Amino acid sequence: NRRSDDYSWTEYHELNDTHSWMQQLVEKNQGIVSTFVAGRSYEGRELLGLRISHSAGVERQAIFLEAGMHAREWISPATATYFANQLLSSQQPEIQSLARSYVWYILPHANPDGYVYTHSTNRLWRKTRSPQEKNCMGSDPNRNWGFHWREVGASDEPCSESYAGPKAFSEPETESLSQYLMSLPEPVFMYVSLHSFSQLLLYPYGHTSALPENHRQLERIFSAALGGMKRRFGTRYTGGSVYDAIYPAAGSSMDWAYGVLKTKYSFTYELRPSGYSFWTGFRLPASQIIPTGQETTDSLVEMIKAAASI
Ligand code: ING
Ligand code: ZN
Repeated sequence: NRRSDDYSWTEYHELNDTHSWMQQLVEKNQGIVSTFVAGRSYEGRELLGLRISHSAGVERQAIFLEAGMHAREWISPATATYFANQLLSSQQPEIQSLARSYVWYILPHANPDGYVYTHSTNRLWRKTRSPQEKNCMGSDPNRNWGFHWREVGASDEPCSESYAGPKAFSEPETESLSQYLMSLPEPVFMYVSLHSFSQLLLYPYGHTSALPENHRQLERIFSAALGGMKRRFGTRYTGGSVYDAIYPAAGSSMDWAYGVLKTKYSFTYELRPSGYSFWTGFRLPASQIIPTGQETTDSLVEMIKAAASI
């Protein structure tokens, strides 16, 4: 294992390196950073995350940042750790103030087995790694959540990339993460899920073309977040509701957070690159981790400010 001093955003890291980096952050930021374990994966790995909380004892709301749900989307965990590092070390007063105003939960690897498998065996693996029928492996963890489960845009075919699983929360990863979310002491003000790719910002729902009750608020926050994304390098995002902007897709963590956890500001980013090339889309060069982290941090700052001012 590397020492955390070597941890950087100029390369993609293996799971264990990021897990040790998180443990080092706890030691370096005592009383502010702790780790949390939101359950275990099918193969027994911890769903290890960072909890960042200044001024313990003061009542605040939580913001939950989930990444790495899909194994091959390597820019997602890299951006989550970049953002966590900004919360802890940025000199920008705006970021320092946000860091202090919320309790932060950052889970870089929501699908650790899949991520390890993309390093060892198949770079383009998406799903979890639990054995299923027909000798196929894994369910799509972003179709496995218990909110309008498998209604649309999810497969009942175990070998499919969007297999919803044999039942809602069949996967230990989604089951335990959902339990953990329900058990948090703070109300979850915002839930953000990081995926790639296509440069989109998405909000609920995926199971219907009907828009959520607060869609006007979501649209305002969406516009602010797109402005933040564009500010530094001119990076253009589009998006809208999942159903309208990409495809029908029921059973995502974002829709569950909105519909069941009752987190009214629930979003999914599809990070860089833009375009449609399956071959290059998941292989974003490591030289783009830092610019992606910078612009996504700018976007998240605007997103949270907009939501907080509603
Ligand atoms: N895209 C997402 C997927 O799970 C998505 C799109 C986001 C669907 C939010 C539902 C809810 O298919 C990728 N690239 O994973
Ligand atoms: Zn994804």
